[in-house]
Amino acid sequence: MHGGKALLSPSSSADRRLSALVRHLEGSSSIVMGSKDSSIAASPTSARNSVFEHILQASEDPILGVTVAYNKDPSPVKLNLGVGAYRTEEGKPLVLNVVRRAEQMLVNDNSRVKEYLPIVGLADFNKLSAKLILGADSPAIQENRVTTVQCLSGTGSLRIGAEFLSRHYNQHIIYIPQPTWGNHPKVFALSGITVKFYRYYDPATRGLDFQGLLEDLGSAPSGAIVLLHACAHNPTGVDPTPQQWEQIRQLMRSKALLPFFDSAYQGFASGNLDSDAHSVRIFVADGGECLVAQSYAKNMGLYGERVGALSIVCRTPDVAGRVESQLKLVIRPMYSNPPLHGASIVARILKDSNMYQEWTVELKAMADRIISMRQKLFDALRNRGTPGDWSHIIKQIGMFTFTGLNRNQVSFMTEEYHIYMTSDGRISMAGLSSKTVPHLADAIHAAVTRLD
Ligand code: PLA
Repeated sequence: MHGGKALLSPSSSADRRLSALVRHLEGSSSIVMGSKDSSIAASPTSARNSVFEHILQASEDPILGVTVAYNKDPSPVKLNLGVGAYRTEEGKPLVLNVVRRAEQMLVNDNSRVKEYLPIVGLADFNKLSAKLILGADSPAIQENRVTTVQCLSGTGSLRIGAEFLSRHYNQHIIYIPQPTWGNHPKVFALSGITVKFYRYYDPATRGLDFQGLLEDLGSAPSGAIVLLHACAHNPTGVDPTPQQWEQIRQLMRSKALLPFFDSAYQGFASGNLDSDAHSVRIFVADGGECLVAQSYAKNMGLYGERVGALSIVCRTPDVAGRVESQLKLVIRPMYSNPPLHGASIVARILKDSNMYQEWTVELKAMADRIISMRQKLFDALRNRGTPGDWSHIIKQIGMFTFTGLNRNQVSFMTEEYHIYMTSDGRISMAGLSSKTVPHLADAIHAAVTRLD
């Protein structure tokens, strides 16, 4: 059964990917492909023309491109609130003390070598990652029906999961929230999965469009994949309540929809690792199947180390074993096996109860600082008498505030105040400090009073 689907012929697979991508990108300028005519314009034998002459300049990534623009700005007051990257009160990137300590231990351990990891990554890291998201007492783990593979941070985990589903799952449709993290549609479309949206955010209430969500998932075809943000929804900062999660679970299970959780912010929403895993755990507790992509970029501050995990919770140990064997076939031709360093840091911290404790304290401190920035920004706008109801700044959770500022107001703030953010009006609260709040509040005040 598995073998037949695993061996897609290269041309049908390539065609499917291409057509999914073209469908998805219709009207989008972010990736531009050459037309048939222009793609053969340059001849390899020509002395003057590059064989790449036909290639068009692609636009920058909507999130990471904000940092590119910020880096070019010489202004001393510039502020990058684009990418979700934690900064200290001094505006500096933070390496957690517990991470430094783990790294020191690794460096001092002369028995450590640099051999390749297995295709699925570091065994300890995988076990501990599953425990972290599913809970130490998870029956699924105890029953040996979870397979976990180390991947390249959250993005890599999503991509491996998507490639696996594309090869081995019978439904090639995924429903993702509207709006969602900008990379989600591309990750799935490029894996050959058709991307559809379900209603999630209601701009009028700046809250969850729960009715819309239930209607859209209710009319999804049976078996469709559904992407769920485990907590701290990006970009809106709006999560379902525990009661709403329960309703979502019941609806999805009744229609055999397959949950694919993206857990990029465990610990960042509430400051508590267990509370932030609640949504995932209720889906695992019912005995059903799901996928979970985990990232340690934010909660351990390991952004550039690219450390994450994909867990697939299956019905039986036997299925989990076969799923893992196929995940290896996805990973091996992509990057062979994952990097050692970041996963070793995480494994050290998760394994040692003192270090784990220290981590939770540092994580809570980051989450609390972000929450205090929300209050400071809200107060600053109220003090300025800025028109509008800004209470969503303190109600939303996680790294971001979805301000409601429009594209023009965002460009105005960038041009006049050197404040960089994504064009959808999302700001990274983690990039703010007490010193920069007044500058941001001045900019928002000017933007909303001068421009519609
Ligand atoms: N999933 C969600 C919901 C995210 O917000 C991000 C990162 C990822 C996955 C992937 O993170 P990772 O691969 O680094 O683990 N989103 C960031 C960065 C923080 C980015 O866009 O790459 C953001 O600013 O939205």
